Amino acid sequence: MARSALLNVMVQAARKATRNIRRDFGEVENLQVSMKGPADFVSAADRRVEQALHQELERVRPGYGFLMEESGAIKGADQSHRWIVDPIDGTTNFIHGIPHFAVSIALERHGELVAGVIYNPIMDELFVAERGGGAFLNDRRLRVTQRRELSDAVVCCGIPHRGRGDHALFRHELARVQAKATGIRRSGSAALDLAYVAAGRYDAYWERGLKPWDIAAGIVLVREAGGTVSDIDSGRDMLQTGNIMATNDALHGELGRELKAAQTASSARQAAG
Ligand code: 2AM
Ligand code: CA
Ligand code: CA
Ligand code: CA
Repeated sequence: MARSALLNVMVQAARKATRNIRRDFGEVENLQVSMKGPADFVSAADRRVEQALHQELERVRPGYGFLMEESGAIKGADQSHRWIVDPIDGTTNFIHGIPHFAVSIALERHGELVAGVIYNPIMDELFVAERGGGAFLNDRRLRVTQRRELSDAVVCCGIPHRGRGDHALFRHELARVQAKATGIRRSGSAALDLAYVAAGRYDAYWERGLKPWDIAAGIVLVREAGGTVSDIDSGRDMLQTGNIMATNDALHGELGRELKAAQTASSARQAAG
């Protein structure tokens, strides 16, 4: 596959920034892990990878803006382009020695997502997609699954973190989907969850309370693999709401109805006290 110049730049940045990550992964005790909030960790590796990505992307595309998990928003001279970056998505896995985390880089042009790269450096799995150009895993073209019913589907979800989100609503959602689906998974990396939907490993995925850097690149991947991505509850922009549902398209209606029914049941329960 001949990759575009843009994707090449993003892939180079992802590879360069994670050059030392295997060493870090094996020596987490030296990584000055600290807490940003309840159950919300950050390590020296997150900061190092983010800095390296910032440096490299700024070098190859000077003036683009940035939105990064650890450093926040940086305005660029070029107002029409913005990188959305999560240096390590799956920090809790990283810290616990679970080899399931990834770098996530997306590019927004005039407010629209046009490219995404998600790289798991431990598995050496590189997921890339550019709008209109398809989605790929290590040069293999990706396609979502064709399963048409939840009863045949493996569905991934995110569980609200301690001190955040609507835990009661999640329990209703889980109960409904669990009663229908073949299996439920929870991985701890939203970026990889979306990449796995694109790759046909999961048939569907939903999670609430996410940030733009968790999902921006994955949205491009799922769309380019033929899947559907949307906000869970409304037609609003999921980058803003952080409540995302991604499916192989065929399952979008059925999963949406289950999540809607869960919402109704949860509200009724709350109203009843
Ligand atoms: P992170 O590893 O980059 O922080 C998994 O459900 C998703 O939630 C991941 O994208 C993860 O991103 C994010 N996450 C993990 N812990 C979190 C917390 N305490 N608060 C908010 N988001 C969190
Ligand atoms: Ca984090
Ligand atoms: Ca993240
Ligand atoms: Ca992160």
